[in-house]
Amino acid sequence: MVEPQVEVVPCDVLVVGGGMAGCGAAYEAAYWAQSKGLRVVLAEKGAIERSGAVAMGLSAINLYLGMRWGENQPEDFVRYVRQDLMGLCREDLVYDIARHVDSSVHLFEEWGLPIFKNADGRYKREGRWQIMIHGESYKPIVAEAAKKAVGEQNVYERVFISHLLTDAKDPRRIAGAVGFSVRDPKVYVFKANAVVISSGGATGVFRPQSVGEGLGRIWYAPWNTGAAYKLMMLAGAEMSQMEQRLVVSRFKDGYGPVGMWFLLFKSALKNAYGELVEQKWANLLNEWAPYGTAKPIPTPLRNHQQIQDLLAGGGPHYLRTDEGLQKMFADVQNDPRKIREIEADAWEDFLDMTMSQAILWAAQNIDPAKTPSEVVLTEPYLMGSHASGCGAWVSGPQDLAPSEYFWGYNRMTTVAGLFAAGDGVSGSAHKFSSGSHVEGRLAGKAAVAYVCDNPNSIAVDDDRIQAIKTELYRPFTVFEESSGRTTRPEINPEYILPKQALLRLQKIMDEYAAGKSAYYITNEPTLLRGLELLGMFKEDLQKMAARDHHDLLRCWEVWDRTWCAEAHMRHLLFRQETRWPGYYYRGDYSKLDEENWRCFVNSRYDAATGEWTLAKKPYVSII
Ligand code: SFD
Ligand code: AMP
Repeated sequence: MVEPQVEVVPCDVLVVGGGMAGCGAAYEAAYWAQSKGLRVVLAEKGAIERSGAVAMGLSAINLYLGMRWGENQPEDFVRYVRQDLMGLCREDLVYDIARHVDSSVHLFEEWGLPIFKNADGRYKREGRWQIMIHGESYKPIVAEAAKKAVGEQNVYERVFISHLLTDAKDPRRIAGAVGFSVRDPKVYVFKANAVVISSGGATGVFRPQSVGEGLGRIWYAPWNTGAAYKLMMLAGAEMSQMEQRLVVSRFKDGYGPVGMWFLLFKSALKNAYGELVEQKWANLLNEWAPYGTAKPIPTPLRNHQQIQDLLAGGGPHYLRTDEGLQKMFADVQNDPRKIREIEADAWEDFLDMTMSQAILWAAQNIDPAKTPSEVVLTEPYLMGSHASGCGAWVSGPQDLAPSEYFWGYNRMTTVAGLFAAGDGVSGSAHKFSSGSHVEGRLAGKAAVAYVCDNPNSIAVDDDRIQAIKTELYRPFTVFEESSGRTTRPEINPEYILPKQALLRLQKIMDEYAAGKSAYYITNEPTLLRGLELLGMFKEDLQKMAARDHHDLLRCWEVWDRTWCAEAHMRHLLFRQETRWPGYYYRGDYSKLDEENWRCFVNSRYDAATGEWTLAKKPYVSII
């Protein structure tokens, strides 16, 4: 094993993860830092030009209010998010995103992102909140602006951040982060007065539908492994809603998103017998009042209807793209030029965002104007930016947040100087790419304010850094010590390789934590058994081995996912009700319990004692 070289990087604000939120944070922090002479650094495990969930591009911006045209007001958006998430969201955070999000979209356009326009110059909408873009190059455009703002020399790419550092004198204050190069024998120590965590959500915690040669073909970004949650949890930050996973309807096997098909191309979800799922199961919604009886139907309840239909023998389910498109063709009197335009938009939806879906259609001889496509529900993801809200419990903005939700700096976690944005922030679902960018900007600005208010220096314990360095490279040591014992590196009784560990984790989660093959059902005894197995799994992870830097990255990604898995299970166990049917069901508490559970569930992990504390947090409504 080559001993890693250690590079110390002093800075004022460190942004961890250069996705949508991270690029927003870097861009905004750099602006406020400039006049103060502060240094902003961005660390990213990939290359920001094509990293994160938007790497492949997107075909829509799912959050744009259109306030300059009076299309929507922030209050409307808060009501929508609250209804979609069955009564639970941090209204202060949601409102804050809504009132600022348009400005990020205007910046994207200024930086060169092509946005579809109507004849009157307004952005073309696909739904009430969504606008259409030619978004194949969305990420390079946003990344370029961030890079220019902070300066190329302050962007550290291909560095995987694995640990946060707290102040040697005050463990409740942040002092920086440690990471390793995924290419070279090098460990980076970033010393920073403030850190913004924007390293995305968590995929691959559950066994995906595509296994074997298809492993990795999932809907959300496979390289988002839950680092944001793990880093903050282990630094002692309070987390919230870690039980609120996301399960979404997607085109089968290609995982193509359905939004544009539902909203713009008006394609309905029907079962194998041609029955409209929403209509057939309309009565089910009454059981989930007051949310089931209000409009729009919440995402979990739409899933719930589909699951019930499947269990009743109605599958497979089809999105009737054929009927939707034929109706649109008829609406334009079958004008061939207009038909080609509609078809081009339909294919571009996937070519901009999920190319594999377009390829799969081609491979299966599917012309969406003639053939319906199978739609299924995905394996669960943990994220805070789509129709779910896992993440850190953060302070809201001073002018909006109720006193219980405010402690000084917007988007600061309960650890001083540690901020979060995007998928990392809980309770503010539906922010999507644009809302994540703007939330990054809010966090970046607040982080600079924090640094200015707290200029006193932080101290980092050298012994701690040495210990982290040894821990980081342990998988190499494990491999070196034992690899000679067998002739095939992938079979060895002394260690497990990261892929083997990942498969074992996914099996536990799938079977015990309400995964797809368990029809999203669990209960207390099942969760307790799952936690027991997870405990043994964590013991075995000490024996993970890495053959090269690629394996080393994978080992640490398994750790990210494992911590997410544990937090998720503990939260599932704590909430004794079924609040989001269609996301998961507690078989032993199968109903919504407004009286006792219309509240947040927060947790804190104490790394010194290894103990978890979970508690309810009251819901405070401002709209
Ligand atoms: O319709 C480390 N999303 C969509 N948003 C939209 O606005 N419109 C759409 O059309 C969307 N659709 C969609 C979307 C995502 C995907 C994958 C598909 C389709 C196929 C959602 C948004 O993309 C999402 O909400 C935001 O991107 C979230 O932003 P953020 O910043 O929270 O996450 P990120 O962009 O993935 O960035 C995370 C970054 O962190 C890096 N990273 N860096 C250093 N150290 C570590 N340990 C790290 N771990 C991770 C990542 O590499 C990444 O750069 S639709 O289907 O919903
Ligand atoms: P998706 O493509 O499923 O990620 O969704 C994109 C956007 O469309 C998100 O804002 C979703 O909440 C919304 N959406 C998706 N499906 C529906 C539906 N059936 N009804 C209403 N909104 C939807």
